[in-house]
Amino acid sequence: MKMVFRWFGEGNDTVTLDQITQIPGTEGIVWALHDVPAGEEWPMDKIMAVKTAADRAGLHIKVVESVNIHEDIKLGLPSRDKYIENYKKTIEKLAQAGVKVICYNFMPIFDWLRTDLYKETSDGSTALFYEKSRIDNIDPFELVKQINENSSLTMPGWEPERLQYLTELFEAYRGVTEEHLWANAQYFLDEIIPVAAKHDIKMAIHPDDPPWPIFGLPRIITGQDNIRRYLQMHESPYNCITLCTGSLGANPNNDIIAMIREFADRIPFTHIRNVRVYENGDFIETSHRTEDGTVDIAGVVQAYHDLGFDGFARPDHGRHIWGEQCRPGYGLYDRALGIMYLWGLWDAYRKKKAGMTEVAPV
Ligand code: DNO
Repeated sequence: MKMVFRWFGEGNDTVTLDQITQIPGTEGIVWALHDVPAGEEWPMDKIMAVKTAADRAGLHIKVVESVNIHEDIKLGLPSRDKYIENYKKTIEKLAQAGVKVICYNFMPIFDWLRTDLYKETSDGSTALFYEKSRIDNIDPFELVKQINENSSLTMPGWEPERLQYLTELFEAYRGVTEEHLWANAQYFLDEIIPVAAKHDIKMAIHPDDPPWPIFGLPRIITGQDNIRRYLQMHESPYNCITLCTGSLGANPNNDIIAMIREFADRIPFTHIRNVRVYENGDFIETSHRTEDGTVDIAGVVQAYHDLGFDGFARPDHGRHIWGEQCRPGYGLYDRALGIMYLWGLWDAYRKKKAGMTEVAPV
């Protein structure tokens, strides 16, 4: 297991590269050019600026998260070809800078979604929270209307400046079904994977978060059967998954350990985090510790250890603790604690295995 840490870039993150360097066993950053709009080619000088800064801190830049996919590709519009060409050029440049894994997602319009970014918890920390009934009962067009009438009413990702664009996108997705999305993903993979293979970069799709359709928009990377289908759509060691225990764990029917075992050789990158799922389907993000949430993090690490996992892992989200002011879900403290928990488990399994070999009766 190779530990990496998400970093949003100079001036865009409250965490510094020097702080990341001081977290035990952390060798690289997970990064992106957040100011380059989806669909555009990443400029080499900006890529190299991140590399120079990371090199100086003794960290590598082998994992990118994300090179975002333009909506026209997900919608299957004729204009997708030019965005796919740009994507290919970005892959080529990232390979030149030493990148080995690109994480991306195929969720229409939204990336991860929560209803509350700072939900108070009983110990005084705050955490990302998802209130299921609130999302299930929303008609997106009605919400846009309401926000237009009352700007204090909003949700993460629904800032007034995005509303016009959201309405147009919702219109564009009218009638787009899961099968359309599968077909558009197939087209994307058939174009991209040969280029990724040529440049030795693994394309690792991130599961949908939450792993079910929202606002009537289709979502396909939701569980074991669909991940299998996605991997089989283009059989190549370069068509991979970013196994995110928190995204998949929001649906308690997902057997994450079974997925790790089944997809082991197609997981170059994993996000390890915990969530607590309630009976009504709400969920909150917790510390990484197994007992604090519903995901068996100890079992997840054990499965990776058993399989000799040597891909990249990063802690994820956690809570905002000790009064830290940070990007929601991306504080230093709880993620650093998470890393120590993951290493603690890993080292214990390693010792146990070594001990078992040593004392095994002959
Ligand atoms: C949430 C993240 C996601 C992820 C993208 C990948 O914290 O795990 O935003 O980066 O979905 O494309």
